[in-house]
Amino acid sequence: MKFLITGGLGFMGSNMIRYVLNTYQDCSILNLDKMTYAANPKNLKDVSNNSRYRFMKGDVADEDLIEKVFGEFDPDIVLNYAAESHVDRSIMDPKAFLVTAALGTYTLLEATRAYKTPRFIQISTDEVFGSIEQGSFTETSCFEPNSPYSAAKAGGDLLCRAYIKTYNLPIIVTHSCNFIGPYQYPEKVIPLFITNLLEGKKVPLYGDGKNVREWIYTEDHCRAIDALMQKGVVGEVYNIGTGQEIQNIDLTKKILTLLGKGEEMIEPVKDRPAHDRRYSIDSSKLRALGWKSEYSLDQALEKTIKWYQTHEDWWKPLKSGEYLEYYNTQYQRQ
Ligand code: TDX
Repeated sequence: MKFLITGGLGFMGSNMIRYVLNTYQDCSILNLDKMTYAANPKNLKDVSNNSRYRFMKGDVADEDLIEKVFGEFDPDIVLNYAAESHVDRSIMDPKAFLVTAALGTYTLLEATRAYKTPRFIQISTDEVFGSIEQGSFTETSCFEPNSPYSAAKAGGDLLCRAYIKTYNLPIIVTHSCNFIGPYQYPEKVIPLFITNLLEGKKVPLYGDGKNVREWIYTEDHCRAIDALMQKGVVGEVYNIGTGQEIQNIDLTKKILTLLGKGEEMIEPVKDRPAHDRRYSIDSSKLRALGWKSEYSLDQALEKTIKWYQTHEDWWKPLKSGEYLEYYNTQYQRQ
């Protein structure tokens, strides 16, 4: 089985490539990644010499390249992980988000149509639904994106819907809750807070800290995508979640405790503009296929903290240069 995995040098793409290599002995993977700042060849150092794996640098929005990739590699399945993914960066500079998530998805869908690729799985987010005070989003909830990031992702997801309806393409769209796990770029809240604390720095908590997120461990998400590859119905949308919701302040306290730090390390900072109050998704449709998450949030936090504690060589270099410039500008917003 030939997998085209886009954005495979990023956090979730790289976790999935490792998962596919371990799970499918007969697989052949082409990883197509534009190599923007959050892509990191070190994420896949352990598999880079695997004969079933190949890397190509390239942009999913580059029509000529995509045409060539589909013509030559002829994938059996596309797993579209390619996206700029950090909400705060999308507030500062939206264009790159739109190019990859919307135009990039369009370009991949056109190639899927032209080459009659048997399966396309869109990896997307619960953020496209906006914020929900009570209850949970279902697969048919309205899209109400509030950040340039989520609007760009919504654009890609809506194109998937249109290509299902108009051209009958074999697409499955997924909306996931927030990810936790190894190899996540230290700008997202969990790796940022862990690495700041390991460096003896404070953690910048937005607003009143009462925003709620639902968390899934990387491995559980990989297994969910696998379940959809096996049993998902084409043309359908599936939410991927765990039901493990927590306010940011409580999540922060858990991280502080696990690292033996006190609450004086919390630095309340000005809120993110249009900061979604709560995400919560109903994943009963996916569970009906037999999938369930295996890691509790506490287990996921322990494993993730241990990984960052033992992989300083991975994250330390990332927290310098352009990153520091971004980080400082970000917190000078107020
Ligand atoms: O420094 C911070 N302080 C803080 O309080 C950062 C970076 C975040 N936060 C808050 C904002 C959110 O309520 O923590 C929560 C999580 O923030 P992020 O890690 O930036 O994630 P979020 O905004 O929830 O979006 C994420 O989930 C959906 C990912 O970034 C998206 O790529 C994914 O699609």
